[in-house]
Amino acid sequence: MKKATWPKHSILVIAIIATWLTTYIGYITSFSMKIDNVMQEFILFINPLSFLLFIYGLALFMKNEKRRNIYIFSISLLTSIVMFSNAVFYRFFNDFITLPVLFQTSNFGDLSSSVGANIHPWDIFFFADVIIVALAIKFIRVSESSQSQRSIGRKLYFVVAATVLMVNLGLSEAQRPQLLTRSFDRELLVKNIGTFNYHIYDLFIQSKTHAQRALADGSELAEVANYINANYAEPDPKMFGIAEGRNVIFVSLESLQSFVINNDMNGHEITPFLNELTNDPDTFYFDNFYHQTGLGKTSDSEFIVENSLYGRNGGAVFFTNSGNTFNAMSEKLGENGYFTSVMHANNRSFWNRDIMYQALGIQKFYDVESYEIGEGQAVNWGMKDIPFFEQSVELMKTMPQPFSTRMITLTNHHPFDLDEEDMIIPAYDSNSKTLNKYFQTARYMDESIKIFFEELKKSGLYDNSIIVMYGDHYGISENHNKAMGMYLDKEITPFDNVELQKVPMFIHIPGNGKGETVHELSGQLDIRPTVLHLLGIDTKEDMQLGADIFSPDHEPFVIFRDGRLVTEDYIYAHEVCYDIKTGEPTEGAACEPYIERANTELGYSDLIINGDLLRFTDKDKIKEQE
Ligand code: GP9
Ligand code: MN
Repeated sequence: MKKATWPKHSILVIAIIATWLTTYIGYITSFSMKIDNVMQEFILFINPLSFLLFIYGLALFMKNEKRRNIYIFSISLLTSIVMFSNAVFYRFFNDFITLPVLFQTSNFGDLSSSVGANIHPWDIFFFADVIIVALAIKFIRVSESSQSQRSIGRKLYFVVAATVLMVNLGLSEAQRPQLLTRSFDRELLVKNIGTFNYHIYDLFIQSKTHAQRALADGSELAEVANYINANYAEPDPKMFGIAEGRNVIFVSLESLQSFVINNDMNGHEITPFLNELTNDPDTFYFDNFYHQTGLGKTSDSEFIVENSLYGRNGGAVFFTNSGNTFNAMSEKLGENGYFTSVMHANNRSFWNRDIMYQALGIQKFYDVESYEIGEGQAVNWGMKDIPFFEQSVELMKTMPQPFSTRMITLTNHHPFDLDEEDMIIPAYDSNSKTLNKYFQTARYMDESIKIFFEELKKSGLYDNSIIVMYGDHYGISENHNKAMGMYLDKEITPFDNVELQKVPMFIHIPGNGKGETVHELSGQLDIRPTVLHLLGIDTKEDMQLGADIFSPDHEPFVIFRDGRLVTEDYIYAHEVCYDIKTGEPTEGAACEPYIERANTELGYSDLIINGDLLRFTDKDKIKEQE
């Protein structure tokens, strides 16, 4: 066939369109991504484009036609390989490839054997663009353009590429605020910024982590260990081991804040079952307890409970440091004969849980695939809490005992949507739709916990278990201060915003009979040592920053990830030191020593995580390296 003469950049244009469409068709045929609305569909459609414009666009700098064509061909091949590999990986793990997973070879040793089984003949379609590009190169002859045309065209081209990227990011940000800073889910990232941009983002995050890790050599440990030893709180012998050998069930209460406990909304009790529990003889209820999470929200709370360390300042530690060595509570319980798991009816890659749970030594993740979501059993983010608890108890019956599990609830999650039939109380009436609905979903959560307790009793597991329940983080942000002020009947100041970070914490020990309301000032970092001591497990050697709340040595001091803090006398927030009794600003000097201490402690936590310092203390790892 004779070559026809086409405009100069025809091959480039053909390549971009071919790869774009191949990628998009690949998305919809090989990945089961949940698309909720037309805008998401549109974002999915345009999201490969910006990257392709940039990467293929580099060809515009190549004067030699042959070299240019080789480059274009290589890019089409490379992008196809990326999509194809992700598709195969997805069939196996229901997730997209992230760098650490490629290095965690031990975790998917059985992958290689099943790679073959996960390749389909029609995967050849991922290479359709490569074939099109090859044909175009072979059969199309292009004309040459002048030097000046070239540079003007090039500039314009990259302006268009940058605009496409901005539009893409803008639309994504509108769909998912803080998508990049919070980086919650690979699926969300791919859905919004596209596979290729996602891989670049992943590379950036992982290399940042690697650089910090490479600089650490373990010598930093001594100083941190000194600090931790000095703050160790000896367990109260009357409490140590009182729940030895029992199953331990953690319940993460989504977005539940303490202000709803023992409170009502227009005469409607919000959490009647939990209120009853606060007076139950088998329950220790902590009414001066704070969440300590940052941007990583639920995942931060999980990290804190597992490790008694702080999350990271920017982004979620579940994403940035899933390759670290930890000595998590789950791992420790596993070493003490427990079967460890997490139960959460959401997709396994959310918050990078599937990867991070391996680092935390969690033996089994009952994710959405373990649940049967029947007609009308899903709302808002996914499975409703009541069927979730019912099915979870069934699953618990099959677990080897003693077990430790963390159940992560979901219904009381922003934007707090509920089906009419689940609304037990009416909505509140303020300028904040969010707060108005929050009371209803909180009421629903209370109902679900009541049912959970009943089911647990029926299952026979109740008597030999302890149940630890805590609010994971705030549900109502500072954006709703006005409505919150109306509900609490006062103007909300930064001081009140700190107090509003209180979340309920319950330790329910069936048959104990000595329960009480504990007023000790404490926070999520204290959960791990407190619970381990109740189970009779020593924590003296652990690199943890929290302390056993029942210990007489427990220090009443709570530090937030963003540097705010609470002591028995002061609250420090946004550079103002407040007197805790009056809520009024006081002498800044009064807070100074605490601020310094908070900086030291947050700094040590960051040092441990960024330097991956626990790899230098992990006995198994040290043995491996010898
Ligand atoms: C998602 C759930 C909610 O699986 O844990 O996460 P959040 O948005 O609360 O961090
Ligand atoms: Mn949450």
